Amino acid sequence: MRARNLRDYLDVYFITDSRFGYTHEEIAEIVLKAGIRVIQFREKMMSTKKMYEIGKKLRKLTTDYDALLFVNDRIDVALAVDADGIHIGQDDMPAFVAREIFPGYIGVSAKSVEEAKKDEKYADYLGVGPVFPTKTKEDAGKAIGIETLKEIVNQVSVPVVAIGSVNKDNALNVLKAGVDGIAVISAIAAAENPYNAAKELLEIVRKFKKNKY
Ligand code: TZP
Ligand code: MG
Repeated sequence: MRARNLRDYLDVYFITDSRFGYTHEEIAEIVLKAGIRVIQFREKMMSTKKMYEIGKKLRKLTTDYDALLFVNDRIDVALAVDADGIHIGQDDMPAFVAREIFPGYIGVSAKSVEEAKKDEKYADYLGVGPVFPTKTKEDAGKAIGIETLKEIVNQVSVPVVAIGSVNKDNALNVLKAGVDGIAVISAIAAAENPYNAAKELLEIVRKFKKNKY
């Protein structure tokens, strides 16, 4: 179902990653408690069965906190756990096909104006980056920088979340590019206190948006 206003949820879009000392469910619960309202379940190394089981737990948690659940790459898992959305990259199921087979929100990764324009017709939001070099995703490619981010934001009408080493020190500059939210992994998952890190990022984004409108 795509009934809600997605832009309202995107402020800080948290992507789970189990390589930072917390399970997907543990880190998800921490950030939900801090007030984050979009969780993406991202896991590249797990059996489908295990992904299904964790996905079900994340579904329950996100529902309890009135948050949205997205599943990365795996449309089958998203359907099986009744996720609100999927997030697909340029090498995943083509966005126009995903739109035909998946009823929920669709997010698509884009790193250039060309990719963004090609997929915005089928996307409810775009994840744009990596804005800065990141160690979290090995094949993330070259950082695109703030200028390209700005160019993409100006050329599309769907919401954009910026990704790739976005953190509390650079978040304001990223927001000034006109994005609707920031998508993060390590700024929260690798923080000494992920709860506080999530709160701090939310406060930066919400303060910025409040002054802007
Ligand atoms: N896609 C582009 S960069 C990236 C993904 C999944 C990794 C983001 O992680 P971090 O730790 O916020 O740089
Ligand atoms: Mg992918």
